[in-house]
Amino acid sequence: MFAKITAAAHACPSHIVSNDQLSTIMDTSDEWIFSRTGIKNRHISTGEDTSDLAIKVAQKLLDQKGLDASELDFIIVATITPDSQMPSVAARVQAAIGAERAFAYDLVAACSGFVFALSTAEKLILAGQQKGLVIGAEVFSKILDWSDRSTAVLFGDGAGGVLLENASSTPFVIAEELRTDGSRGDKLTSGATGVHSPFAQVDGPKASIQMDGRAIFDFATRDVPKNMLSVLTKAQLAVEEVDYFLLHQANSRILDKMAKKIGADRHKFLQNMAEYGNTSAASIPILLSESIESGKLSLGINQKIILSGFGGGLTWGTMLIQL
Ligand code: 4VN
Repeated sequence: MFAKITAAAHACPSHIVSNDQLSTIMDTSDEWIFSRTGIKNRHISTGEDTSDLAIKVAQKLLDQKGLDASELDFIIVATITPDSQMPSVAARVQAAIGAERAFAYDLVAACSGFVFALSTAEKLILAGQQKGLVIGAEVFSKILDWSDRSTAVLFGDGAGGVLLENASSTPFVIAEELRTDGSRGDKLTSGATGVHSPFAQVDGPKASIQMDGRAIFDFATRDVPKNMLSVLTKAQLAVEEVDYFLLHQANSRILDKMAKKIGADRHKFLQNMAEYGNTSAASIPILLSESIESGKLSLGINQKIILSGFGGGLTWGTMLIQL
């Protein structure tokens, strides 16, 4: 048996902040932000933490399938903005929904987190696990430097996820390639803690997000198209045979360049960054859930989908899946 996504859901804070609203608290404008990124609005938490959003997603996934939480074998949450290091967000979800049999852990791979987590979950299913939740959840607003207009305007908060089940006679992952290049890790950083003890006082880089925008833009437009083409080559599939591309929603201009580089129809690159901004590990599952709701994607009809995440680490990865 193979893995299958049998439900998708998302949950975002209800408070929406527009570009115009942002321009009242920092020196920026709707025209600057929209023309460079395609972002119009972002949902920003007024108090909900990452686990609150992840728990809502988990509950929706169970409700959709009428599943009891005790039937879950595992819960993986991809996040770089956990409520705490311990307990993990996944452990908080496990307790809140009462998934008494499930093991649960967080996976840290920044904007590639959901793709890395889904890939890992598929291997758990192939090894015999029956049902698990894979969730991407972020409250990015709490790690932003709200005085840095070059990064603060890009991000938003949200969560999305899927229920993965051992339920299919057709393969789920057709081909995949996950990558990391830690030697370029300093181009996109957050959450440094430093070493503080009676024996050492060492400050690391700043805890808020720091990004070399040019370097990350170049990374995304060079390494990710190569990665997607490599996966298509492994699968012996032509670009035209892919039904939709669901990529990390970092920036609409970056998606334009990627589509051009691989020779794909830009209309097949789904996007929702106008409404949510960049929600890091949550962006792909939110897009997946919305695209199923809107009817663009349907579970169980073998649509061929490319999922690609890319970001801090540096990490990037592509999965070619059949829905
Ligand atoms: C992946 C990417 C980005 C990202 C990088 C650069 C960028 C987003 C730089 C040029 C600037 C507009 C914004 Cl590709 C961020 C992450 C983090 O999740 C991951 N925007 N831009 C301009 O002046 O045009």
